[in-house]
Amino acid sequence: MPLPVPAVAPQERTFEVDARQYAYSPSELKVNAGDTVTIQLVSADVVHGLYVDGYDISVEADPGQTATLTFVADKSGSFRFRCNVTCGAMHPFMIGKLTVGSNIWLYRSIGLAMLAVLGITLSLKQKT
Ligand SMILES: [Cu+2]
Repeated sequence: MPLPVPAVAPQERTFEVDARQYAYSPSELKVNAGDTVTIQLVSADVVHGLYVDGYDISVEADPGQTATLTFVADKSGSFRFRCNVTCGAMHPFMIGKLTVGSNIWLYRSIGLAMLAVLGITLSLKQKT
């Protein structure tokens, strides 16, 4: 008998994203809310950056180098990521997309955490 575990539990996801003038490969990343996401940005030509809108985080990779960005995808939705280093004429078009799917498990755990906090608050109030 399989245990009634949630369909999607937070995972650790690692993506190797290749950056070159003027594109990312892959340019679309999909994760679930609550996942710990590691992006290994590899620059194939000049210095490139990767800035994630909405999360306000970024990383920069020197030519031929790999730079690592790790974060928890705690906001669901679609976020654009783009190069934040001026790398040439077509630089403004160097964009990609991060999709963070909603995760029922996460909402459930947030809900439980809030109930727990509420319960503690109420019991503290009753004691005073
Ligand atoms: Cu650029």
